[in-house]
Amino acid sequence: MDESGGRNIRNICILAHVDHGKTTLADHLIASSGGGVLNHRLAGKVRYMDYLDEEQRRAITMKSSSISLRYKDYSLNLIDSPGHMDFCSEVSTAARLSDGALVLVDAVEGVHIQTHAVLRQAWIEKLTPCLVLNKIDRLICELRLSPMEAYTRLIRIVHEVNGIVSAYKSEKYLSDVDSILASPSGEITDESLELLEDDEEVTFQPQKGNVVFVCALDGWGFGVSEFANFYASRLGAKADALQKSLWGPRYYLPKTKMIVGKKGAGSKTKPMFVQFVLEPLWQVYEAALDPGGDKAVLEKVIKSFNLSIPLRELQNKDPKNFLQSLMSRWLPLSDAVLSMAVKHLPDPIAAQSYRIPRLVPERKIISGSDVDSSVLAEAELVRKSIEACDSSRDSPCVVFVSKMFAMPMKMIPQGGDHRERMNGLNDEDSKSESDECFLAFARIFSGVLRAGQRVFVISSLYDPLKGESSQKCIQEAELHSIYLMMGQGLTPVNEVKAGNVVAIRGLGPYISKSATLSSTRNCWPLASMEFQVSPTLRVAIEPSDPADMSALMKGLRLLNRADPFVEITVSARGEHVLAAAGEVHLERCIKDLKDRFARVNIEVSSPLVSYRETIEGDGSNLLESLRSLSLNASDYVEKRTPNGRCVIRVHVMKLPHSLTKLLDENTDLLGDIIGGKGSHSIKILESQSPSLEENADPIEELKNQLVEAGVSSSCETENDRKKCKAEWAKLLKRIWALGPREKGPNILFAPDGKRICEDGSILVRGSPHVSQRLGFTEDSTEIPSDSALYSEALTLESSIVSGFQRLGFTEDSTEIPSDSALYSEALTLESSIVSGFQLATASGPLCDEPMWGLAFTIESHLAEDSETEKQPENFGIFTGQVMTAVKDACRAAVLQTNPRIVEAMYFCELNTAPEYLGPMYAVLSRRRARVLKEEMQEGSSLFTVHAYVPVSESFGFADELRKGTSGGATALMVLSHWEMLEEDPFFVPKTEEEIEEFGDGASVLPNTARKLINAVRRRKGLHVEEKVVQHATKQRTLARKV
Ligand SMILES: Nc1nc2c(ncn2[C@@H]2O[C@H](COP(=O)(O)OP(=O)(O)OP(=O)(O)O)[C@@H](O)[C@H]2O)c(=O)[nH]1
Ligand SMILES: [Mg+2]
Repeated sequence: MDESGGRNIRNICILAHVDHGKTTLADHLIASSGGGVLNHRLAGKVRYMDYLDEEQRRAITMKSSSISLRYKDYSLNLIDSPGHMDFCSEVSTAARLSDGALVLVDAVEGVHIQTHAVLRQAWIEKLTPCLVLNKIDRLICELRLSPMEAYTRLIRIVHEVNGIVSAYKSEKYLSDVDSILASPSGEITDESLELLEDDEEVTFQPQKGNVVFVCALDGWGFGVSEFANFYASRLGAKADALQKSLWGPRYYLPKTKMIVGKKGAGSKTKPMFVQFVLEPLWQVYEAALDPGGDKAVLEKVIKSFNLSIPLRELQNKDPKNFLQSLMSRWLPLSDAVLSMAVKHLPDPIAAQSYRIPRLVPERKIISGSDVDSSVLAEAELVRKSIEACDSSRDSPCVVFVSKMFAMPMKMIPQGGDHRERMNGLNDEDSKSESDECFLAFARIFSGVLRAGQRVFVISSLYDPLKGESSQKCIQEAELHSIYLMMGQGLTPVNEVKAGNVVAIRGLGPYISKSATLSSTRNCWPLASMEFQVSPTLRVAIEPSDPADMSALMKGLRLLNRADPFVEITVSARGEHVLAAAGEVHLERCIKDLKDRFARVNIEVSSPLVSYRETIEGDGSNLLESLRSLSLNASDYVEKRTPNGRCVIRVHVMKLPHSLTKLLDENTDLLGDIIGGKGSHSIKILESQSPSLEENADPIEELKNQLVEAGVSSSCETENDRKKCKAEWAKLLKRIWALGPREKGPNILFAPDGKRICEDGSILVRGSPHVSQRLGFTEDSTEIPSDSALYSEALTLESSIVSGFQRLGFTEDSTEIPSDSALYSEALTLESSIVSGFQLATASGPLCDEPMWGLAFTIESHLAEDSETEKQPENFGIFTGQVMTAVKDACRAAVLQTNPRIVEAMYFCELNTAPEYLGPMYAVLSRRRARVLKEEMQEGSSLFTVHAYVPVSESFGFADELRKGTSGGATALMVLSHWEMLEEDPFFVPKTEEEIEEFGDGASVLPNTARKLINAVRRRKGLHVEEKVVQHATKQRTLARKV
């Protein structure tokens, strides 16, 4: 352990784009400083930090893990992180625990999208970065560049990386300016000027020593200082001065022994970096690998650097092996990287003093409010001690857990002082978590953490000043053991001081993802980490054998805890849905479930995509079609109940898009209002935050938007608009129900017709229930919010109506049979009609998916019943019949009115180098993507393309893109909106031109819409109409002969 109070500790993470060589680099650092856990000869081959089977198999890192190294007097915690997009959450967890970052860039591939992402992550977490340019050997052997060409390439990469960092810096600079200008005084004082002090200094400068050039595979690397030291004596110059000239436009004139700038040098002179660094390197490579190479060069190197290469390796027949042993002795990789790390990366004491605003943002406490000053004082003290990285025993202990990870029980060392004492917990642990043990990946930010210590586990929502109301965010726990991590290996320790990274056992039951641990409850939680993407790929899973359900449930619970990025939910259909960040991530989760957490066979559905069903049109003429409805009555579907008493006519129209969107976005609020909770929830909101009073009441706001949304944009004159608005307002008073589930984006309008028909049947009028709730009808205020009361009122209404009729007050009364039973029956049928509507909108006719953006009017005419039907027991059957008839009629109406399928769309951001634009567009067009814009990123040669990609086409998209562009293009996707497919799924050629193009329809292949529908129907086990063509060629020849 460290005795210097933290000054000799370095917490470093390795960050880079996928496959740029992080784990290979870690191997060499472990071989040289890992205390013998890895042999030198195996370094670069075993990928020690990729200890999971799946990682070895796929050759990519999937999680971040830490290893403690010792270099000279320093103790280092090195965290290797994954570069694959699917695991980018692990980069966040690694960055939070580190103070410095080694950012790797492949010298051949250059800067990639994840390079941007990790630099951003490092910037957010205020890490100090150093640059490692890897795979220099590929410039020599693969690209066969000359030293000068290689130099230009390296300069470009360094420049590009600096450009990215300076963009983040200027972003901050601008926001600082904004905040100063927005301050009450708005003046720029000396103090604020100091704050604005723009750090003009370029971040990465090889001559400063924070850039190294390496070949991780062969284990060699250097910074310019290595060469400066070597040449200093030979050229009779000071090493420091020489170092400054070994990068950039600096030239050495042998005659005068002078170092000059561009002007003083002849056109043929090469920059010093090329002359003194790259050329000798190239010569060694050529001498070793060329069969006719000058072997004397190699001997010279061995001699002048006094390298002791064992005879066995000297005589190695394979020139590559020989080259590797020479290079790794001449320029040992770990020395170059680690000496840079200890010199340029901060120790925890220095780092925490400037990371504190990010770790524990300063809180603004409104003075005068009832804040307990002693609590506040202690919380401030804790913050100060984090800022100072105070590792004294009496300072408060604060630890941040950035993730929980599962480790097989057999890997956990069973020794340790606290084992006996903690036996109870141990048992509970092993019982509930079977063979897996949950460890916390953590860093101590203040104080000393001891095994067996009691701590408070604080969630990110905790506020010590809130007292009682915040109690559910804090728990007390007793730690079991603490380990130093050696990749997979764990070394138990009794106590650890501030500034170290450790694994903690015993927190499994308390933490699911991340948390702050503290020795006092008066402590603010450390700020949450920022994640780059959210999990979007969803599949349903179930055990192959239904009897294994409970094992699967347990497995899912464990997986959810072991992987900070998985989301597990239960769908409306009762399926267990697992959401992952991408396909590789999903595959690993399924494997983990099968092999580790659930240990049962599981069935995984193909990715779940939901669709919606609607009808053609944009809904702009809703009012017009309603108007024409009364004139032209043929436009409906008619159904009759089996007993013939009820005739149901359904007419369907498209809602304007803006209205559908509004209903879709406000389902929760609408659900609350219609369910009678509206006014209640507002009250709660108001009592919680008085500031909301200034804002508009959300219900009023929604009402206004609803009024606006119905007014057609096609209204040209103001007069038109007014008329339109008045008509729409009338319609808004007739909303009977929303569906599906009483709050969806489909509307049921109450019919507006004569109550009594010529044939003596009566119309079930329905009641504008939703309109009343929303307050569109005048009597809304009088409506009791309680729904039971409301239905009571309805029955009352029916009796009043019948009473009036009996008295002969209503005008219809003359035609009404003296008995009013028909009326009350009609009233009771209302709920069946609404239920039928709910069922229909929940599953449309195309593929049983919910309907979207439709307006229905349902006219149900109830006829007088014959004597046989009078028995009350038949009534239940009758209401069922009405419900089914309504449902069928609604579905039939949709089918008759040009049905269309609606699909979900991803918004997709793609980044690519210009040379991959072509292949990238090819992939996009195969995936039915719609490109929105393409632009070049400022300060780099990368192109950014924005596009919409249908969710159904997104599976395998990333893989195809990577293959199509050799990894040159990457995509980031977020769920965006619903979009109707214009295609008619039941397209048959009708017009002359169509028949000419497609024939008579017999040979028309299913179009995209039809294919999507068929796929969903097949998944749901519904009937799929498909022509199975056998012997296609035969049929064709026959046809030709005819
Ligand atoms: N030629 C050459 N290949 C290298 C070098 N360093 C690493 N590689 C190869 O690059 C590939 C990726 O190496 P890894 O170390 O697994 O890369 P990584 O950055 O850890 O990858 P992820 O963790 O999956 O993001 C391996 O095949 C290595 O052998 C190098 O210096 N030269
Ligand atoms: Mg790796």
